[in-house]
Amino acid sequence: MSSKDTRKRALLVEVVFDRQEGDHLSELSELAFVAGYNVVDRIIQNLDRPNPDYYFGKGKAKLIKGRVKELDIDLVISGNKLDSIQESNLVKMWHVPIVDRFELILEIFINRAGTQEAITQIRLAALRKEGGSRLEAHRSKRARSLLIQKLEKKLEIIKKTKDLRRKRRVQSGFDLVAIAGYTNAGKSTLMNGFTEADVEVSGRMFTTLDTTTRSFDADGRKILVTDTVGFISRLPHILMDAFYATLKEVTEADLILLLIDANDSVDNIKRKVLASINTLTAIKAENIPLIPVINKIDLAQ
Ligand SMILES: Nc1nc2c(ncn2[C@@H]2O[C@H](COP(=O)(O)OP(=O)(O)OP(=O)(O)O)[C@@H](O)[C@H]2O)c(=O)[nH]1
Ligand SMILES: [Mg+2]
Repeated sequence: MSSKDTRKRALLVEVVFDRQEGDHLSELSELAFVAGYNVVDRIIQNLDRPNPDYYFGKGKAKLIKGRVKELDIDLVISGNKLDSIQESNLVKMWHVPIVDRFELILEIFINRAGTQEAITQIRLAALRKEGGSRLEAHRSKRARSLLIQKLEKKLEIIKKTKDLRRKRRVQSGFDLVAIAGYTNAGKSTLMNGFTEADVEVSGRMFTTLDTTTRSFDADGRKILVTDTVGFISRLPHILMDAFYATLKEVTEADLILLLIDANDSVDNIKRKVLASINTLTAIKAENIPLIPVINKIDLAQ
């Protein structure tokens, strides 16, 4: 980006409790970039447990305050979930808004969602967030609950239509294959390789937010391949619920191809496979036959 960058200037902060864990901040940084922020600096603190008042140690929180001023920061992005007291104490100290990982993922989904289904699901997730989402804070509690009811009904109708379509496909003798895996693993690239779907591919996270299904003839066998939304570690549960309908294609598949990016470090491969398995278990797809597909082997050292 040029020096005329008009994107908001963000400072990333995270408390790390397990020093062995992978580099979360690089993923948070990528999420922040995709959400449209200019990441100016990153600060990590190792702690055994969060400080009840500030989450960070008080000294570190003050140091962050200094960086916010010095670097002319517009907002702080927190890799940890803060409770309302911690957040309010920190906002008072830092004088800038704080966005957590949940809000960040929500913002990406809101900016990128294409179909009515995805848009409705994301709006529901924002409305249902415990303690309210920043994006829906302008509405009264009653207005929020009415809107939730309205959106739930809308989603129900979309789901019924989709279910019907899916059933018809199965009845007509197709086997369903779902391409699943961590975001950016190369799912859409494989989809385009199997079919002529021409799904958008990019090196950024969460390029695909809607499923695409295409037929594919495997030596005379009729197959339907579905490209799906990517998984991510520590996906907020409420977003998992929101994306359940999208991931339903996976729960009804006869076979799951689980893409693994061979270009990642061993630690990241472990973290991402674990996140994928956890997500598959959460959506009750753990008993479906699964083939791990090691992708990007041309890049593997
Ligand atoms: N070198 C190399 N790059 C690949 C391969 N497969 C995919 N890519 C690249 O990896 C990046 C991500 O590919 P996508 O197909 O968009 O990945 P995705 O899993 O659909 O990602 P999301 O939809 O964002 O979750 C793109 O830049 C692709 O060009 C491969 O086999 N080799
Ligand atoms: Mg994709």
